[in-house]
Formats: sequence, structure tokens, C-alpha cells
Amino acid sequence: MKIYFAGSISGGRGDSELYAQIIEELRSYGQVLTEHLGDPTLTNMGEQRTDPGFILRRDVAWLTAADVVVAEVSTPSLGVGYELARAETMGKRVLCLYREQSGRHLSSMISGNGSFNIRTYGTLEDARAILREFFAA
Ligand code: 6IA
Repeated sequence: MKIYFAGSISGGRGDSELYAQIIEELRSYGQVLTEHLGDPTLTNMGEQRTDPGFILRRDVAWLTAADVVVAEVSTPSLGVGYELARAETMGKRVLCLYREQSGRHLSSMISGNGSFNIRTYGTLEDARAILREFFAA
């Protein structure tokens, strides 16, 4: 099972610790192709020395190779939105994890898309239970 995990980089790294915990959990279900997203040293400046064209081609190749896509969508990110749209076109199974936060709502472009499995959670324990259900299906 190859898993593409998507989370914000340029959109803000406020949830990076949570990404690391979700990635750790995902490892029990398969190979996580995008482990760097949980790296606390990766800032919102991203992999600065890397050519953006290279990053795009590499990430789309990983997305193509993935069996499933799990996106943490609480921090709005253009890149995650783009990856979700590409995943939809590729017909991938997609799980979006959204942490409810006051004063913010999930973009209708995501919440209105019936082809994504969108789940709201509060704690990491909730997220674990959602992942168990998703991978059991
Ligand atoms: O728009 P964002 O940067 O928040 O998009 C984040 C999403 O796009 C993640 O799910 C990644 O898979 C992908 N992505 C975007 N930028 C990068 C990156 N470096 N390295 C790896 N994956 C990326 C960005 C470098 C740049 C800011 C100088």
C-alpha cells in the first residue's frame, strides 16, 4: 500500500507536529511516499534549494504511484488543493482530515466535492480511529 500524505508547506507549518503524528500512524498501513511533510525542520520556505519544477514533477509522480491519498486540510494550502484536484482526476481514493477550528471553515471546493471522503476530527485519537475505518474499507 503506497500512501501519499498531503499537508501544508507554503500555506503555513503550524500543524507540522500533527502531520508527523499522522504520518507515524500511516506507516502502520503502508509506505508513506511524502514523509518529509512531518519534518519539523522543513519551514514554509520549503526545500529552498530545490527547483520548483522538480518538486512538482516528483510529487505528481508519487501521487500517480499512490494507492490512496490522505490529506490534512485544516491549514489552507494551494499545493494541497492542487494535489487533491489531480488525485480526483486520477480516480484515487482520497481521505481529507479536517480539524474543526473556530473562525475558519473548510473551502467549499473541498467540502462540496462528493468524491472525497471528508472527516472532521478533534484529537489525534479521533484521527487514528478515522484512519482505521478508512483502511479497513
Ligand atoms: O502550497 P503548499 O506549499 O502549502 O503545498 C504543499 C503540498 O504541495 C504538499 O502536500 C507537498 O506534497 C507539495 N509541496 C509543495 N511545495 C513543496 C516543497 N517545497 N517540497 C515538497 N513538497 C512540496 C517547496 C519549496 C518552495 C516553498 C521554495
